[in-house]
Amino acid sequence: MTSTRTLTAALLASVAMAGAAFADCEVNLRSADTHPEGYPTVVAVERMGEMLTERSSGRICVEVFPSAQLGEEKDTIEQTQFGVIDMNRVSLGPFNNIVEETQVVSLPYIFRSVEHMHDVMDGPIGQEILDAFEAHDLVGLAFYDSGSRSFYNSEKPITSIEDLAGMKFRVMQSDIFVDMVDALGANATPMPYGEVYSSIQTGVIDGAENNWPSYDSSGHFEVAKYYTLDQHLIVPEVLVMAKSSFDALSPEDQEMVRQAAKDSVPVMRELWTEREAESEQKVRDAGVEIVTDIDKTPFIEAMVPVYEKYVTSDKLKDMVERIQATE
Ligand code: GTR
Repeated sequence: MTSTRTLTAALLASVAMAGAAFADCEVNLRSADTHPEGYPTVVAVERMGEMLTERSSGRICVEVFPSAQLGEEKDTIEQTQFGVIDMNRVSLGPFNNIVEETQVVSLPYIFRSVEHMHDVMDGPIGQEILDAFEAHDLVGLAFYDSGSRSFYNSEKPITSIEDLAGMKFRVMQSDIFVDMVDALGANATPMPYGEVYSSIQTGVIDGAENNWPSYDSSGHFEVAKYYTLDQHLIVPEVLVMAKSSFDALSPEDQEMVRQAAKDSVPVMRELWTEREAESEQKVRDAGVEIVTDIDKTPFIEAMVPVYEKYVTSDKLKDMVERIQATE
């Protein structure tokens, strides 16, 4: 009893202190994240906030709300567009139906490797995509890493494209991913991240797809023990800000926000690399069956109709060509 009470008191005191610290700031930017405390994206935005607070002599703070406390990604995106939430760290996937330019870098197998993705996103194409958010009441600040996404399920090891036939997979809420799964001969169910664990557990779906750290931190590996490294997606993540919150800042403070976001990228990449290795080790130790030796060629070939459906405008065609030409 005593220890619980002491613990609760300590917890309340630390929450009050954190609240007080943020209350002291002239501008407190509330930032959403679906991932829990300690996940690389959450830590990177916290570090960005620390840089901002230091550089503004304590005037500007960033308060991160992890674990989907402010809602699932699709809802937090809307709330950020309305300025209810100031900042949001999300995958580019749920932006596909809103910001057309994000579709190109969400196409399956568009990037040859994570290094290729970095080269593209750190260059002029990345900047064009960040700029495209402005037309949708948002300011694109920076891209973060998300490794590569692969399928996992509760039923059987997937060793070839044929094994996917008729299986049901959850995808992020984006039409591209629904078509991607359909093109592979399986069935897609778009649903919020927070519903995936119980949906696998109750058999509503057979599995989902994600990177090592998400497979680990979501606990999905506990209910879907077969993971096949087909690496169909390398979708970057993005840190955006509500345009109304950004516009309320002075030009100097706006620049400070942009710079702190940029400076958080190398921090994030380092945390990501460490976390990928840790998560892989953790799920391997938990006895997950991992298929690494998979022929990706049929997967890549199956994506032709998806490219045909989405890469229709000259603008997107040109972007795809430039990405493919990026060394
Ligand atoms: C994760 C990503 C999250 C979220 C999640 C999902 O890899 O970091 O932002 O999009 O996937 O599948 O919903």
